[in-house]
Order: sequence, then structure tokens, then C-alpha cells
Amino acid sequence: MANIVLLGAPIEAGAGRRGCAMGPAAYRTAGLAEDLRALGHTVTDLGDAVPDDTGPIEAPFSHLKALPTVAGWTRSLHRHAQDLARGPALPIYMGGDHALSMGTVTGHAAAAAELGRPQFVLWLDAHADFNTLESSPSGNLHGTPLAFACGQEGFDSMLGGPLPASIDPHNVCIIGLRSVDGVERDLLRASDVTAHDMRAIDEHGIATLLKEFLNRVAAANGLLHVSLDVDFIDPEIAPAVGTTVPGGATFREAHLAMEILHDSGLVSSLDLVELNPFLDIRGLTARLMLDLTASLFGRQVLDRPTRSY
Ligand code: 6HN
Ligand code: MN
Ligand code: MN
Ligand code: MN
Repeated sequence: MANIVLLGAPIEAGAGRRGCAMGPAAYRTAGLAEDLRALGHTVTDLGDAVPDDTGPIEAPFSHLKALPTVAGWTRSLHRHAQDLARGPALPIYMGGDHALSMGTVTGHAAAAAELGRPQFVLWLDAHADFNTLESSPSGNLHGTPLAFACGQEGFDSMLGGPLPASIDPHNVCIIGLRSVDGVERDLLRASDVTAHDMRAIDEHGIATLLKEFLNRVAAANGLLHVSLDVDFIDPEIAPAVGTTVPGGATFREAHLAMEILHDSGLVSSLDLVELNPFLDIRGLTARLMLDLTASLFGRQVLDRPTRSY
């Protein structure tokens, strides 16, 4: 059984519309801690993180929205994540928009570097979130965290200096893509990131794609951070997100991914991002995110051992 800590990250400044700040409250109301305890895990809710006050930061490009606020969250969450990564519990970061991963992923990368272990990242998302500050067409910083964490240039204002440790793009896998911007696409192609669009899921099945990646994590004795964006899932069943794109993962594809992740025994940290409860329908999306998290932590119909594949 796992020892789990929950940390709320009620950031919404990275998204184009408000509401993600209500995400951590929705997860608590829906009963995330209780559901995980029912599976036999020990769960401690650490409450919500608070962003640093950075003072004024001049944005390098004028179209960028709320850069000082996002930088404040990044600095705070980076410290929290680096600290939590040292153990003993497995952290779940309850978002909050996807800009929170600027802090969590880089914090885990820094801790992994201390340990001398490779940090892997699984990005389940309709989007690549691989824009740089320069390439972002919208100016919404939740479209940039993976580029930042992978060490793309121009992000020094986020942590107030260079990244202590970046994620090796070779250790990143994105699954669920169906919306990638023009320059972002070029950046992604030029990088070493493994990127699977919805067509790849259609053609090969999500299990094949995911197991290929997990085999690499296991072979490298890597740590695995999973970043689950609500818009990975089809908006018909997960409407509470500001950036819906049709044609997403089905109920079973999403659960199967979580079940395989559980069986792998490899997941060491998790982001739940982009839930916008203001856009939800009677808690439908919040509940689905809870059920997916429960699958990732071992809820199953028939018993299957951990590390079974
Ligand atoms: N997310 N690529 C678009 C942009 O504005 O940069 C969408 C980003 C969505 C971010 O869903 O986490
Ligand atoms: Mn995202
Ligand atoms: Mn997305
Ligand atoms: Mn490679």
C-alpha cells in the first residue's frame, strides 16, 4: 500500500479562462482522499500551496498573460515538489491549470538529479504544451510547461535563473495529441520527445504505446511523473475543461492507461490538471478524475498483481 500526500495548487493564471482555482476544492468535495483510503492507502492532505511574491517581472514578450503570477507559483511548487520528491510519500498535485507543472516537473527533475536517477514524464493531454514564451500563440502559459521542463530556451524569468536540472526529452512521452500549434509542432519534431496523437491510439491501441514507454522507464530504473490533463479525455465525458478538443480518449482508454500504470509499479508522482469545476455538469468530470486516480492506485475488477506486464 502506498503512502500518499495531496497538495493543492489552485492556480488559474496560466489558463485562458478562470475556474481552475476551484479544482483542489472540487477534488476534496468529491472525496479524493477518502477514495484512496478505501483502497488501503495512507493519505495526508497538506492543504494548498501558496505562490511566491516575485515582485515585478518584465515579460519578455508583451502577449504573455500573468507571467509574474505564474512565476510565483512555479517557484513555490518547484520547492514543494523537490522536497516531496525526497519522500517518504508519493505526491499528488491537485490543480489548478497545467502551468503548475512548470514547478512540479522541474522540482522532481531536480530531486531525481540529486539521487542520480533519470526522471521520466508521461504527458496525457490533447495538447503538447511545448510552446516557448516566444512561440505561444495565445499567451496562456499553460501551453508552455513541457517546453520549460525540457530545457527549451527563454524561460529564465520563471525560476529567476536557469533550471537546476531539465528533463531529458528522450524520457518524455506524450499520449492523446489532437491539437498542436504551428511553431510548437516544429519544436516538438526537432526534440527527442516521443509524441503519440489520437491516430496512433486508434491504430495501435493505448496499451501498446504506453507499455513501450514503461518498458523504457523500467529498464533505466527511472522515476516516473504522470501529468494528467482533463482534456486528454473526450469532452463528451469530461466537459469541465477550458480547452476542449473533440476526439479524445474514451472512458476505457483512459482507465486502461491508469490500470497499466498501476500494474507497472513505476509511478512516483502525479499531477491532476485543468479541471475547471465552473464548467462541470453536476460533478461529472471531477468524479471521473477521481475514478481514474483510483484506477492508477489499484482499484480493479478482478485482482491482478503489480508489475504484471
Ligand atoms: N493545456 N496550444 C495552445 C496554447 O494556447 O498554447 C493550447 C494550450 C492548452 C494547454 O491544455 O494545458
Ligand atoms: Mn495541458
Ligand atoms: Mn490540454
Ligand atoms: Mn532518442
